Amino acid sequence: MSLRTCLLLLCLVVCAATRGVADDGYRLWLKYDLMQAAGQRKGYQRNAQFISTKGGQSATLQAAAEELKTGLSGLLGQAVPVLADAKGKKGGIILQVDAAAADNAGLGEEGYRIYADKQNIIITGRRDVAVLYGAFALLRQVQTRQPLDGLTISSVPKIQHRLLNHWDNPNGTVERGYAGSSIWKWYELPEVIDPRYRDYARANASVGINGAVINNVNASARYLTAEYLQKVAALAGVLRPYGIRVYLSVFWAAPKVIGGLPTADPLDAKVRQWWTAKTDEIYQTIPDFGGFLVKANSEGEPGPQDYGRNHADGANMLAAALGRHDGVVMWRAFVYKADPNGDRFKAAYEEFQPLDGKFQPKVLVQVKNGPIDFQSREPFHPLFGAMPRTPLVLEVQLTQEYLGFATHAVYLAPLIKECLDADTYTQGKGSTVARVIDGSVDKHSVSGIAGVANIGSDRNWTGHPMGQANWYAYGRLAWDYSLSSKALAEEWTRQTLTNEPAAVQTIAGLMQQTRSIYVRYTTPLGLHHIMGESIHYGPQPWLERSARPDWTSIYYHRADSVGLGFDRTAKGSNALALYRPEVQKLWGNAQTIAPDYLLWFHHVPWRQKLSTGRTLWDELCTRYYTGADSVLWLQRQWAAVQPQVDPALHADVAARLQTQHKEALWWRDACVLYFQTWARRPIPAPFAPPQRSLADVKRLVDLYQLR
Ligand code: GCV
Repeated sequence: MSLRTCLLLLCLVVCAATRGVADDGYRLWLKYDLMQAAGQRKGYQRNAQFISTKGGQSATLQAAAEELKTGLSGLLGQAVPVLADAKGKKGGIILQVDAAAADNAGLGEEGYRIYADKQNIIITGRRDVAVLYGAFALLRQVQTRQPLDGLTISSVPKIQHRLLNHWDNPNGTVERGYAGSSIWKWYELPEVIDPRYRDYARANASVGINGAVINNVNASARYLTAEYLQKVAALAGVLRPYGIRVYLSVFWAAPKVIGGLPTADPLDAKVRQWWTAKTDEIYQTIPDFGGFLVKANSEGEPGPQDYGRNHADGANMLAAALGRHDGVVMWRAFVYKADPNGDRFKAAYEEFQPLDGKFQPKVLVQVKNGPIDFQSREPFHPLFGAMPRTPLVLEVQLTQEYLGFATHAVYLAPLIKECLDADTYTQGKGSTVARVIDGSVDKHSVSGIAGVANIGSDRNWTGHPMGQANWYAYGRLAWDYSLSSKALAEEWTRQTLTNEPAAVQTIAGLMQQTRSIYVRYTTPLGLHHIMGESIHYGPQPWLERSARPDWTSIYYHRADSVGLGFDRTAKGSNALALYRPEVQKLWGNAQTIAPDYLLWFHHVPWRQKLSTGRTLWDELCTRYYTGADSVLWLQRQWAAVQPQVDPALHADVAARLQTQHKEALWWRDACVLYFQTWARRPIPAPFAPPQRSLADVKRLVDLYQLR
């Protein structure tokens, strides 16, 4: 081999090692690859000579020190020793639990402060977990190339319970999961501890997630057996040093199924005793257990209504069982009865709002972001702002059940922010959903937010590499909902894909557009719930029969020869009346409502001119066509950053974008062809009519429904 070939090979190997070629995505945003620019590295190196844990050696502080050591040595290419005693030393990072200082600075239990004194960088907080959060924040500074000199950061989480909800089943499947199977290996636990559990904990802690409901809300009673509690305890042991508490979804009829009782009536003395004893057993096994999540009397799940009781009776019984233990009950408000004359939009409100003030202090009611079910755009749920005496948890969905599974790139921070920033006007202007759930509007001392996890056993955790950004942004928003989605896209990109400034802008810019593009080619102008039956993938606007009317598509879009959309004004279902007058004003008038929400609230004639200057039909077609075309724009943007992104990762996303375009065309053709049967109008210029027939696209959907 010639010298030239040798040098070339060496160069390739070095490039591969430093750029992390064939990045399989496993390391998420905690990559810690060597910073390329030596000059830039130097600036950080002088502040990272050592790490010292002053004031304790807990497992959490050790985890913080370990993470800093791994992260900084990887990023800076130098040894960063962890010293027991750093007295008199300069240029290092000191981890310091200091309750008095934290109290003075108003940091609460979990808030941290990072500052540079004359000699070192100090990371401090009231508890060790606060210091751990600070350690991750410091690493984020370095990973995103922010300066450390003169650093002062104080950060306090705005919401107390920041949870992931896993819809994972004991058999390893994940309901609505698109990234492989469950990461929890129940048959191997408690003896075998998969190293992945720790990496899961690290990732969560790095964004401030502090709780995990580890099983599906369509729950199995199995988790409450002594055998499974040992397994859950083993998991809790791995997550604990990272500040993550474990919670369980409970199957309401557990006292019957595993307790041998004839009833699960929440007012039955034996049932109450059973839950109290079971809860005590859980706390003996898992002393920092977080509490229960309950889906009851919803979609066929059993619940207190089976015994003539209401949701408050059920939730309060569990709260009583928790008694003096430090745990909460999160009772879900996702309920809708099969009422052919009702409007599903109003169902949860009608069942839960009258119960406001009837729940015990340990109970929080968990409400999905919108009134239907995690659609690509929903108005905020009318329960926000309508239950002032009950702490409400906001539930958002990270797994893309209605948003293209793991094949469509949809960055969800804009969707989550849209809900958080929505004004309920419950206590006047500025009573945003964010301030309702953080407790500040109604003065609650307990608060929570939940994200339905998009995590599975796929090597890269989320199937679509971009799905990682949704896990990341959710955690960061749960900690601080005032962060902008663009800033979070940039942060994630810098830590995960590239730090090259122009590429960061291109990627964050395209991410920001993905959600609105998805809405345009699937459900523009406020259309909702017109997807494939059961699997919730692909278009099926023609669906007119199902087990329940509110599982069909025609129930929601109400297309007829006159027009399109669900009239929820006083002339229709009057769901609008569930909102404050200010909100009603915003959405009540078909002429002035933002087009994005139009068909959620109005049945609009096909020929009516919208604020966009086009008729409804023309606007609908325009959005379907431009939406599908925009996926080509996404592809071009992505292609432009190819030199800056790991080749394997780049190729993976590029391939998924191809599928996405194919399926965007499928959505477009299905919807315009179907709605055309009602509108009876031509596809407007400059768009060309679909090459295929409605029957062709229907056949495609039928294939998806095959077993
Ligand atoms: C876990 C939707 C989903 C169900 C899910 C349910 C819920 O209906 O399709 O899979 O069940 O929401 O949130 O409880």
